[in-house]
Amino acid sequence: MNQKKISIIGVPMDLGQMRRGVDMGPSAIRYAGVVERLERLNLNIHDLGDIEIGRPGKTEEKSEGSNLRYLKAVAEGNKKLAEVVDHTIEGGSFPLVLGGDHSIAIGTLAGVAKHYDNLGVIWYDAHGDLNTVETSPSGNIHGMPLAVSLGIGHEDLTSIGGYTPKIKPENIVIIGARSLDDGEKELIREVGIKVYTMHEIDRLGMTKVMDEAITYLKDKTDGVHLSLDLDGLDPLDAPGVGTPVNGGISYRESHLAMEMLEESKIITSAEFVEVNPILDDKNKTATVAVALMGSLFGEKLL
Ligand code: B3U
Ligand code: MN
Ligand code: MN
Repeated sequence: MNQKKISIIGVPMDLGQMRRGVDMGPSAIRYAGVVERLERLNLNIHDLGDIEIGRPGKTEEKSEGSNLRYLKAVAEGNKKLAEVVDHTIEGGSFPLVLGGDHSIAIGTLAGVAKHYDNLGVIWYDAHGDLNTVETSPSGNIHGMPLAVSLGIGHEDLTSIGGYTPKIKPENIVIIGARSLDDGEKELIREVGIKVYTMHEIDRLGMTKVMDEAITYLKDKTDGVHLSLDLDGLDPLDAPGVGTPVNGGISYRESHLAMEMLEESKIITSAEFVEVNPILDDKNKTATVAVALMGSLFGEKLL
């Protein structure tokens, strides 16, 4: 039997937001045993190490007349990531990207989407990450990657990988949203993105939400990327994140979601982001991330 190959790519990026420490996310996830956990599932794991991210000084924070923080260094890091992800897929391996803040989804999607005509995206997050230069309340690029991937945003970001847009609005499902800015709500309505907020998760239950999301994406896409922001989970279960929002998805619901994705066989690439060990409680959030990866790749309780 052909053994499934998975390439782990660490991205120590912390320039897309203001809380230092999320650059240590990949180390924290490795320390929580990601390689050993996935090897037990009889998968062929290659840890490619970390992408090099620049360390610009404070003076370069808003250098070139843009209100986007560390635009240049974020763009550079994402270009490198896009190339590594691209080569990983070319080599027949599944890219598993470890963050790092969520701005790295710009590079991941730039590397992934060129391999598909109709890439689907599951965006598991408390936030929409659909801000633009105009709507962002913070200037933090980690609040923008989904908009950038739709081709909406600063050209230095949308042009990464040499093509834009990477994805289509009708191929996106957001799960777990509970902190959307006004501009993001407008964009969701304007372009038509399917969103399961916490309201729908409470009301329908996670089983129905995932059933619907999988059915929605399955036939119209030829690959699906899972972008899982640990702040999609409730801060009680995942406290080590930069912008926690109460009332999130539970640990068990998240496992169920991963197990249903595994059964559906639709996921072709994944990233786990925003793990910040400095804000964490004894590496709890990295440990949760690794447990969810276990379910995503086929770990069973019995
Ligand atoms: N929507 C806000 C806050 C935020 C986005 N993503 C995270 N926080 N993690 C923003 O700054 O764009
Ligand atoms: Mn996010
Ligand atoms: Mn988030």
